[in-house]
Amino acid sequence: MNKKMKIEALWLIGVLVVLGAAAGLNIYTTGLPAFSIATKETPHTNINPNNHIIDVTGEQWAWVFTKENATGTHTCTDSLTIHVNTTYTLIVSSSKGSHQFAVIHDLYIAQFDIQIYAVPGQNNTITFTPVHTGVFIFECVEYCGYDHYLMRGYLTVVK
Ligand SMILES: [Cu+2]
Repeated sequence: MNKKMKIEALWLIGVLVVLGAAAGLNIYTTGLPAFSIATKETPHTNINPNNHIIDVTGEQWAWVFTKENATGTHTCTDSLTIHVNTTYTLIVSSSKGSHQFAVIHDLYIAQFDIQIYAVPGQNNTITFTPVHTGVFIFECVEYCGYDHYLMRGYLTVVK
């Protein structure tokens, strides 16, 4: 092995060490419990009545959130405010609203690792518990027509 080959081998080993360390750090960090900002259960059909239930309806082209509590029924469009360390169940469906069609939408809340389809005539449920306060973006990630891009808003988690 001449000198040039030794230098090349050293460079190769150096690059592999750096890439390996980056990959290891990435796997370690994303696996930490603190990295996740919400705990999540897989979709199920038996909803715990102690959970706070929110009806979510995808329409062309808005997300409508309906909550019921002691003070009555509250409806918000393209925004939702919830409380930290509280368990919520979203019941997600699609409706035609004031438009011509009910189509499939897909609610995506990136930082909560939540993605759930809104299908006409079907209730999909997902249960989660936010563990950090903040303002997070949600959006529709299923192309659903002309104003698909408008189907986005803010999820606010308060104390
Ligand atoms: Cu949509």
